[in-house]
Amino acid sequence: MTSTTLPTTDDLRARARTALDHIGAAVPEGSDFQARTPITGENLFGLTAATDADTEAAIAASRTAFLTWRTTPAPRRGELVRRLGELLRAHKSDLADLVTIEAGKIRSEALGEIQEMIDICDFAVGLSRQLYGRTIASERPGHRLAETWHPLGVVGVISAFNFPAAVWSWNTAVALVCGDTVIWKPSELTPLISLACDRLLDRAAEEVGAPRDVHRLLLGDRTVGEKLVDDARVALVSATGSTRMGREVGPRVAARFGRSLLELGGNNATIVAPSADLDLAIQGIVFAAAGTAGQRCTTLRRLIVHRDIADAVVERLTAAYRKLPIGDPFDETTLVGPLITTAALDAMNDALARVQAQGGKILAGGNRRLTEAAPSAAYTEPALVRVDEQTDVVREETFAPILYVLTYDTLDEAIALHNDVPQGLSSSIFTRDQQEAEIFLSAAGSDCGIANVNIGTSGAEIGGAFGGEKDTGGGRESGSDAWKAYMRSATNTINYSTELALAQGVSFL
Ligand code: UN1
Repeated sequence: MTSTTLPTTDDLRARARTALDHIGAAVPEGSDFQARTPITGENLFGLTAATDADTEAAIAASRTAFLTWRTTPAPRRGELVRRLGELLRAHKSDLADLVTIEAGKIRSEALGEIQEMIDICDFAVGLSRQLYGRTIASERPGHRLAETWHPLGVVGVISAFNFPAAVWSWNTAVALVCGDTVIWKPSELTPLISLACDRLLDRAAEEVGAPRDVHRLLLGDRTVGEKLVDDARVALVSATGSTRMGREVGPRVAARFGRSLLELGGNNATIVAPSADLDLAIQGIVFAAAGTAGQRCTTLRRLIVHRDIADAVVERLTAAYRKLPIGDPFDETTLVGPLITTAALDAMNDALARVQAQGGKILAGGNRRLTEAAPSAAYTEPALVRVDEQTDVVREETFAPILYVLTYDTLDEAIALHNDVPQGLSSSIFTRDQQEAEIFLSAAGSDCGIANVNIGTSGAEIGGAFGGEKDTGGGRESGSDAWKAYMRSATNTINYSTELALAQGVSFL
């Protein structure tokens, strides 16, 4: 199914303008780069990018603001984030409009992205009273050891187009309560939602009396990001994007002994065991693989199905794929919106051609849609591909809706296949066999940062830490104790006796 009508670029430009006006965000119009919409593939506004001098000034201002912010009590820092969360609630619909216009997400997922931001603000407000250190037993009489957590400094956030606002908020809400200041370099593909978020945080700062420079937004291309990566005043670089990007960022930040937090590619898999509830599994698989048009880092890319049920699973998935409504993401019946660019569609088609040359069979999908209605946009049917083995193309992350289906005979074989890719972000198993589920979650099971049972690979809640291993980069963001990446710890030894006792029984003088 495809809706054949799309909004015009003029409609979308007006809708974006309305949302920005409601939020009070000004657009720095210029000719350095274009805000565009994947819904029609056309340009919305010409924008001005940050210059080197702007970046330098932002880093200097952010560092100065840090010197005040770090000594502001954490619960008072939490007031800023609480106000941001209230403003996000008040502008949820406008913000979701901008996400749909710039990232092409369907309405429900765009609203979900804003909800994820509200959730992390709530979490961070609570966290502002829970930045706990520990007291540790000293081996010496009359002594106490303490672990103290202090703000780190300026945090550079480099984010991607696919979660253009939520990933910023995971970093920013937590960094701000931790006493850090933030400089944000969003994807060039999503400047408008970034302007909106920046404006709301700016308003929150004005209202609670926080320094304006606790947050700075820098629009522009990779040269802006490179400045943050190479500047020793930026204590932590939190970067979301491709493994290729992370391979550059990680070593460059490490070369100046900075910290980096990397959220890179995923090649997420689900195992479907013979005991699985197939109704549940099919729903979970289709959302994880085709939702967000396959453009989440947690998107399901490989399905590892037990041989005995493979035909039944494939038949049901093929039927579900054929019915997926593709088209205008503002249409409430659409489930699959556009890919971000025609380059993303080219990458998908290239992967499909390569996998077929390697013996893969396309079972459903893979055809371009709406070419006449929107020649510059990239609508496509999600593709389901049967493969016999994990060839090189299956082991790569193609940021598009392709689901490769593999079969297995034993759980050991399924786990080995599952882990035999370079990436390690998200994973799941559908099974009603408790022993199998526990093996999958054990140290000898999934090697990913996220491992789920009877649910798909995508759509994590903010309460848990988010991130993955191997080529995914090792970073953890969002909930649990991910906040520790945004602070530095100090160990304190306090002597409240009148003796100078040396550790390890050393005597001196
Ligand atoms: C991403 O795709 O970069 O777990 C983040 C999920 C979302 C976040 C995805 N909560 O799918």
